Amino acid sequence: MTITYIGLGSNLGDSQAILKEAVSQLRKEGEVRVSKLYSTPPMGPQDQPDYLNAVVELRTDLAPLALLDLLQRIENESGRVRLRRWGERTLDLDLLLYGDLEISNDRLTVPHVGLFERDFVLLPLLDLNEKIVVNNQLLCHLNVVQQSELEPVALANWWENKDNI
Ligand code: PH2
Ligand code: MG
Ligand code: MG
Repeated sequence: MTITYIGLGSNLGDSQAILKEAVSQLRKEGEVRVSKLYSTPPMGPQDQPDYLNAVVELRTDLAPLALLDLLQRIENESGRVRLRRWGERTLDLDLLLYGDLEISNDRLTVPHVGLFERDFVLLPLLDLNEKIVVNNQLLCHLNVVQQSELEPVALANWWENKDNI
């Protein structure tokens, strides 16, 4: 069993319903813990809607590439629309961390390349594990974290409620 972290993002369609559905799909694979929910200004093209972002901790027996296959299947089943690079999408599931493993092949880079730079990934990750260390760095000490102005829009049980926030 490995502790993995998965970044969730959406800025097209009913993003909150789409992220809730993604969490319920992930729950089928193992025990989950879910971060607070954040509304975040877009990184990349600015003429796109804000995103909803969250992170899920999943304890799983799936090997890394099997987990990646699962994430891509959930993205596709959500009717994934992805219009351009860094652009709007209905659902994005990124494998951020897979235990302590470092993985680098044509399909997968873990830790995820954007992890150290993106507050919309780091803040929800720190909700789940405030002492987390990656590449010998305490993530809570990173400047992007210290300087971030992101505020959660919903508490950690947002994914269990039937109603949207
Ligand atoms: N994802 C992108 C591009 N830009 N911006 C925010 N705020 N959140 C995201 O999840 C995001 C983004 C492509 O995956
Ligand atoms: Mg992404
Ligand atoms: Mg992605």
